[in-house]
Parts: sequence; C-alpha cells; structure tokens
Amino acid sequence: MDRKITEIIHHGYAKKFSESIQSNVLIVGGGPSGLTAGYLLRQEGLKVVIIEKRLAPGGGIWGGGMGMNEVVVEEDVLDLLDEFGIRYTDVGEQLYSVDAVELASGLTFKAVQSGAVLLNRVGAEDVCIADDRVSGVVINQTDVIGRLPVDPVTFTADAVLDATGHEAVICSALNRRRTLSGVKGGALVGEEGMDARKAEEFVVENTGEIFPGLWISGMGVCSVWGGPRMGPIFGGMLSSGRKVAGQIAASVNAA
Ligand code: 48F
Repeated sequence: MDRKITEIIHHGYAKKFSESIQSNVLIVGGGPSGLTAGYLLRQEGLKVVIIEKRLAPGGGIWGGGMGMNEVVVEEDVLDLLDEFGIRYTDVGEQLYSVDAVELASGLTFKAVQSGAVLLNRVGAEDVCIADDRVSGVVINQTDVIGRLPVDPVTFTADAVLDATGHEAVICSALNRRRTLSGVKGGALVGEEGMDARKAEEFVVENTGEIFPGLWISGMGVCSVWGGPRMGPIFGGMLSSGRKVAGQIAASVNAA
C-alpha cells in the first residue's frame, strides 16, 4: 500500500506538470482575478495553467478585512457568483456580502473542476522573452526561491497573465528589461492612496495586454498604472478576470 500511494502521487503530479509545460494561457497567481479568468478561459476551450506560490489559492480573499472573513462585491458580478455557485446577501446600496471562505474555495473549486491545471507551491521568479514577446515564465518551487542554489525551469504559453496582485511580479520582471508602454522611469508607478470606488473602476478599465504576450488583471493593474488601493471589495477583481479572459481568448483564437 505505501509503495502504491507514492506511485499514484508521483504519476498524478507528473501528468499535471507535463501538461503545464506548454499551454494556451499561463496564469501567474491564483487570486480572485486569476481564478475567474482561468475558469472562463476554460469555457472557451483553451488549455489553461494556473501557478500559485502559496499552498492555498484564493489570494487576498481569505482574510476579508483585517482578518474578519467577510467580503463585499457589487451587483455586476452576481451572475458570476451564480455561475460559481457562491451565495451572497443583499446589504443595500447595490452592495452584497459574501463569506470569504466560500468565495476563495468556490472560485478555486470551479477553476480546477473546469479543467484548468493548478499547481500550488510553484512561484514565478522571472519572465521568458522570445522575439520581443513574452513567451512564458521562469518557475521554481516557492520554498526554494531565494533560499537554495537550485536552478529554475520554464513554462511557456501563447499568452501569459500576470494575476499576482499588488506585487505585479511578471510586469516588474519585464519592466527591468523593457519599458512597458506608459510606465515611466523604469519603475512601476505603485498604488495611490485608498479609494475603493475609484480603484474598482480603474482596475477594470486598465485590465489588458501590457506587452506582446503579457496581460495584467486584478490589483496589479493599480501597481503598474498608479491606480488607488482598495479594501476588501472584490467585484472589480472578478470583473477584471472576466474582461481579461475575453481579451486573451480573442487574441489566442485569432493567432
Ligand atoms: O493578491 P491577490 O488576491 O490578487 P488579485 O486577484 O486580488 C487582489 C485582492 O485580493 C486584494 C484587493 C482588492 O480586493 O486589494 O488585494 O489581484 O492574489 C494574487 C495571488 O498571486 C500569488 C499570491 O500568492 C496570490 O495567491 N502570487 C504572487 N506572486 C506570485 C504568485 C508568484 N511570483 N508566483 C506565483 N504566484
């Protein structure tokens, strides 16, 4: 039995890893925008891989606000919540209250069940560039990055989505070598002060392709373009994931 368990795990993981080496869409970061995009891109029939540096996907959802595990969403994402089977409560002013654990686990469950391959404990540490186009990312086991002298490997894809949240890891890595259009002075602009309403709109409006082959969604949009920061309101993250899924699907299908 013990031998069999090891064989099953090794075989199952090897299959997922092998499928991840080349895909249509490689999503870096399993937070709300990345998971939403992953699920919707699977509905378009694309081969989707999500890498998440932590053990649990869900990003900033779990802790709600200040560790109080409840979050807020707006009316325009209720159709998505219905599709994901996630419950919500009308709290007035076109705002809805959602259990943070149900949102994080529900998004994760549907993304994986839709057929996206999700590898946790895998972190992206750099970007691959071929013919002046982002062609993939450099990855390693999270607990190795910066700690042990272990070389990374690469995952390549037709499209790469930076869904790493505040850090905008892939855009930052690219910006060290190429100036992203609109980004001045070789550094990402960084977030402005808190303004949830403006930030939600800003994220969705500026979601998109930022360099050939590289798209940005979610909170990273504010880091890259200098949008306001925001608190535990997540409608914009889901809307950003939905918008970028449409953009990527159109681009990959046209190629
Ligand atoms: O931070 P995160 O939830 O990003 P998001 O989808 O949503 C932002 C909100 O949570 C919140 C907010 C608005 O409500 O202010 O911040 O834009 O999820 C990002 C995910 O990416 C993972 C990280 O662990 C998290 O789960 N991640 C970050 N860097 C890497 C990474 C990396 N280098 N490689 C792989 N995953």
